[in-house]
Amino acid sequence: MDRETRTLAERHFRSLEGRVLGGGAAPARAAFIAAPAAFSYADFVRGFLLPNLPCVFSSAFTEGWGSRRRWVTPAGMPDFQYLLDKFGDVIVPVANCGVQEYNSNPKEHMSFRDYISYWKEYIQGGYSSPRGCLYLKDWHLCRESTVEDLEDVFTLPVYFSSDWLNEFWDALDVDDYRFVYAGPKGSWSPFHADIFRSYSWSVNICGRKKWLLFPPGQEEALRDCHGSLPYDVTAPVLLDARLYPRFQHSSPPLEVLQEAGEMVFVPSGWHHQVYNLDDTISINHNWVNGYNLANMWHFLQQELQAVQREISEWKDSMPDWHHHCQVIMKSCSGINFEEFYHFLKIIAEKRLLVLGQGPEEVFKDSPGPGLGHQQAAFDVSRLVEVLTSLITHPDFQRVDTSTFSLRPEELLAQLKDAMSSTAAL
Ligand SMILES: O=C(O)CCC(=O)C(=O)O
Ligand SMILES: [Fe+2]
Repeated sequence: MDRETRTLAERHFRSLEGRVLGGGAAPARAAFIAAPAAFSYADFVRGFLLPNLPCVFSSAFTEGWGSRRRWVTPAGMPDFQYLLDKFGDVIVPVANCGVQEYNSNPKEHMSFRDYISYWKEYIQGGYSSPRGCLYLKDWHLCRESTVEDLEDVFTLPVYFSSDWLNEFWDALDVDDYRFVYAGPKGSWSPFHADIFRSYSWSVNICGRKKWLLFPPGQEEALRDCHGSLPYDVTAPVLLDARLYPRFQHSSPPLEVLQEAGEMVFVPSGWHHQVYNLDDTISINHNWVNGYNLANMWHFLQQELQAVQREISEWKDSMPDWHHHCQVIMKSCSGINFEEFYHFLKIIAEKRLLVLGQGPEEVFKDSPGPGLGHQQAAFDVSRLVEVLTSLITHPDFQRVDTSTFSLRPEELLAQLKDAMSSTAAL
C-alpha cells in the first residue's frame, strides 16, 4: 500500500464516523477489469474496497495458475482422472442441492473418489440421478493437502493479500476460510451473505457461474411476513404479497456471468445466490481486513442482540444470563466478543511488530502491497477504531478480562502510541 492510498483510505473512514461500508443501489453491471498490468492495488482500493462494489477480473489474472492447466481437460471439463490421482482418498463435504434444511442444504461426507463416481454417473444420466444433485462445498483443500499437491495450484492475487481472517487462523493453526467448490451443471448455492460479513473472491478453474448479487440492505425487501430471508430468491412464492409483502418494492439483483478463469470479488454484506451453469470447479476464499473490519464488528453486535432477544424472558431469573448469551453466540455464530478481541489482538501484535522494524526488514519478504509500513499503519488505525468501540461496549465490559495475557486497555494504549508515531511515515 502506498502513502497516497493510505491517506485516502484513512480519510474515507474518518468521514464515515464509525458507520459501516454500505452498498447503495446496485450498479447496472459489475465492472470488468481486463488487464492486470493496468490495474494496481491502489486502483482496487479506490474503485472497489472503499465503495464496497463488486467486480470481475478477466481470466488473464489467473493465466499462470497450475490448477487451470492441470485440473482441466482440453475440452474445458474437470480432469477427473488427474484429480482422482491427486485427491481420491480425501474426505470431502457434500451438500444436497435438492433438499432444503432451514436456509441451507444438508451435508454429508464422502471420499473424493466416491464424489467423482457420483458426478460421472450424474453426467451419464443426462444431469440427473436418483441421489439428487450433489455439490462438493467448503472443501478445505489448502489445510488438508501436502505442500507438493498444492504446488502452484493458485497464486493469491495481490488485491486479496490483506486477509486477517486467514492470517488469524493460520497463527492458531486450527482452521481457515480457503475453499474449493466442485459441482455439476445445475448445482447451486442458496441465498446468503458470507460469514461475519467477510468479502469473498471466487475463481472458476473450469466452468461458468451465474451470480445474483444484492447490495447491503436490499435483502430487507426480500423478507417474508415473519421477517425471514428466502432460501431461493427466484422462487415463485416471493410473488405472493401476503407472504412476501415487500417483494414488489425490491430491486432486481445485479447479475454477473463468470466465465472460466475469471475472478469475482464479492463485497462485504452483499447477499447472493449462485448457479453453476456448467460442470464447474472454483476456488473461493472468505477474507476480512481493515476495510470491512467495522462491518464484521457491526454484524457481531447484531448477532448478540438476536441471541439476547431470543432468551430475553430468562434475563431476570437466570444467573449469568449475559455470559450464557455469549456462549450461545459462540455456538451459533462461531465467534463471541472474547474471541473477537483475541482476533484483534493477534493481528494487532503482528502489526506492532512490523512497525517496530526498519524498512529493510519489512520489505524483505513482502512484494506488492504486502505488509509494508503503510499497510501496517493503516491496519493499526482501523484496529484503534474498532477496539475502542469493543472496549466501550457494555457486553464486552461484562466479559472477565482479568486472565487475558494482554488487557484490552493496554493493547489499545499500545496501538494509539504506534498510531501517533506513524503519522509522519
Ligand atoms: O460458488 C458457489 O456456489 C457459492 C460461492 C459463494 O457463495 C461465495 O464465494 O461467497
Ligand atoms: Fe457466499
